[in-house]
Amino acid sequence: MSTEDITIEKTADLKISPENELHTCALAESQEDEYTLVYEKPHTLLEVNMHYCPGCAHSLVHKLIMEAVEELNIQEDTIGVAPVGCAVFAYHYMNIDMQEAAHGRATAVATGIKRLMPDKYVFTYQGDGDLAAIGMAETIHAINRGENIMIVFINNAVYGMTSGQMAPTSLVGMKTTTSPFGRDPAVYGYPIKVSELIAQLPGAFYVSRHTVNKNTSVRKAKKAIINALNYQKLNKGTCFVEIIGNCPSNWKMTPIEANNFIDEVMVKTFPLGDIKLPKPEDLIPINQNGDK
Ligand SMILES: Cc1ncc(C[n+]2csc(CCOP(=O)(O)OP(=O)(O)O)c2C)c(N)n1
Ligand code: SF4
Ligand SMILES: [Mg+2]
Repeated sequence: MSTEDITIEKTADLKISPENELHTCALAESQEDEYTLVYEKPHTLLEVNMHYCPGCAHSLVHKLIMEAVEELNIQEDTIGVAPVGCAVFAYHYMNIDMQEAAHGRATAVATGIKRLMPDKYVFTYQGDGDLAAIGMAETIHAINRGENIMIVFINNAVYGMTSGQMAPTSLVGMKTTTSPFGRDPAVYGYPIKVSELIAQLPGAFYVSRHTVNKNTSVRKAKKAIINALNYQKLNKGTCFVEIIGNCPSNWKMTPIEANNFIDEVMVKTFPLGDIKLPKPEDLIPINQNGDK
């Protein structure tokens, strides 16, 4: 039997399920009567293969943001700012207007975009090296000004793209390529809890931390993204959604081990949940001039 024959046999055996969605399209036409489509990826994601490693959080969070944009029907009105880091090609995947920003400068770039086009939904997508190292000043000042944007912060505790150097969020004792014996606070300081830090700023309207390592967490993360986009209509300040992201490649783990590592280790330093919620009286809409 040739390789071609084997492929044909396997394809014919496939059943449609969320796990093999790619095959759903291929089979949909011929088996339309037999199967009901229960899941498909959002049309706001482009039909291209992503470059991320297996088990990486970036692809999943891209999908969640794009699902939120599709469900809120704001595709034409959303502008994303892509980072430097593994997610540098976010603009190849998200089917919305996108702007690339230099390392750490995404919130400054988003500030300019939002101020010029206040009716648009503007968000940045940034890793921990980008946002919390080189871009910490921009991040704090943008939130302190209460810029009316959403910041999606992917905290995988390393500089993923450049081969796993220590990030401001690397855990105490964590081995990275620049802390090969583990992060020693006496030498390198402590992991910065960015969400707790920026929640102190009056300009921070909504701050929430999530994971995407299991189904329930994914649903909560998506809800936080939807909240953050919806709150942008209120013009009351910055919404910050932190995702503790898996980086199996640099953590030197399998995707499953990385999922478990988040639950067993990461969340002890970075507890999950809402860190700052709007007060009920803050949920009364105001216009762009600040008049009630
Ligand atoms: C001004 C500048 N300094 C350094 C770099 C090199 N660089 C590219 S990606 C990166 C780290 C990105 O890490 P992070 O933001 O955590 O993203 P991840 O890859 O982990 O998703 C660095 C240091 C750069 N591109 N530009
Ligand atoms: S190196 Fe880490 S962050 Fe980068 S794509 Fe791979 S798993 Fe994702
Ligand atoms: Mg990182």
